[in-house]
Amino acid sequence: MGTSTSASPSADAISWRARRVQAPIEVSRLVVHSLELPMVSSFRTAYGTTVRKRSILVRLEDGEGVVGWGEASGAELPTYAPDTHDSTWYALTRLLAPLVVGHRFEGPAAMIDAWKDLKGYHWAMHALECAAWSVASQKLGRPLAELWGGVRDAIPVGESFGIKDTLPELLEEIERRMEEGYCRIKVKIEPGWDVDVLRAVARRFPGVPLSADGNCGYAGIEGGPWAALDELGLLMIEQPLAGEALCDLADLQASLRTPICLDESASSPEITRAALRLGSGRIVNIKPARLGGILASMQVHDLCRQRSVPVWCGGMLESGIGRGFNLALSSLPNFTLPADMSPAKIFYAEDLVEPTFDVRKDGTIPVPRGLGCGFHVQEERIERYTMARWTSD
Ligand code: OSB
Ligand code: MG
Repeated sequence: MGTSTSASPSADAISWRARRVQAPIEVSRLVVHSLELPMVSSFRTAYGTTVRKRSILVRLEDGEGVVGWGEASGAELPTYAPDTHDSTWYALTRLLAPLVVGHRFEGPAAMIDAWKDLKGYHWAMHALECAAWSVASQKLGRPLAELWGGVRDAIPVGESFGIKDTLPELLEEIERRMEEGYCRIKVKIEPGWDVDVLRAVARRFPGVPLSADGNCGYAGIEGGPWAALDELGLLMIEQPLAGEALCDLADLQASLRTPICLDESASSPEITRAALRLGSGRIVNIKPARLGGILASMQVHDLCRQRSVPVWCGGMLESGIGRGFNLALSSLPNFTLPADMSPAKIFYAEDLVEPTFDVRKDGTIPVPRGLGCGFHVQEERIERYTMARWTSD
């Protein structure tokens, strides 16, 4: 069963089945685009503020004329993860393209096996794997959610609210999203912007599931706001300590009623398995780019499901292209908590797909039924935002 880390094939059903999807992919050409997307609002986390968003898109051209797109929405600096926009560009053009261009694969799983010995560069691997899934979906005439074994056609979503200069600013933005229907509030925290802020949000929006995301911004257990946070009845506290701090996270989790959710810590299926065994958290945020692709994400989905650990889909401010894959992934059975999936219009002047998606009054986004990434990719817009391009021939 390939590289799966799960003990039994039956509990591993989702990734096991996806690995067996057959759809011949002949990679005749790859084009890698580096885009700069104008932002309409900035996004601040414990890592800093994003005001300028570059993203990488991969265009996979198949020998039969089918085109698949994948997105790597990375960061400028290696703060959240080791990958950056530039390292992703390097990996796609210098490491991965030579392994796939001119080759024929039986399906997406066979293609990613071409780089199974390489470490790191998860964003690049994810984008290229997505492009292959997009081709497979089109060749088989089946939407990804269906191909992957999805069980729901709408995904409940919440917004991830960045750190603001003032509390009223935050409350005002949350107010707007609540009116639009969003069904969960996630507030980015850092030392100095945590307990008081969350208490105010909980008081103002009682009954709405509320979580906090520390993005590794606290130095350790000592002196942290943990006991006060634990009083607030939060849905979860996401990644309060460093990604590698699995032992400290386990100690902290043991002292809290609130579940800890692993984001930065869950960097591979094996590390996630180790973290769960240690008790470093009780919920996992699955971001397919962080894990290095869709099949790796499915392995994490399966191993969490086997342990009754709920998962949900996080985001990296993707355009509609990347979000399309995230929405299909979120339809899998163990994605039982609301996703970070705000529509592209929250951050960008224009989405790269049309029609784009929106949150409905009931707080959900429909899982796209279209082939490929699920939405119509607007190539003319991609051209307009492309700052650099690499072509395999
Ligand atoms: O921790 O979830 C995070 C964005 C960049 C880096 C880390 C994170 C985020 C988000 C984005 O929260 C949420 C989204 O894509 O809507
Ligand atoms: Mg997070």
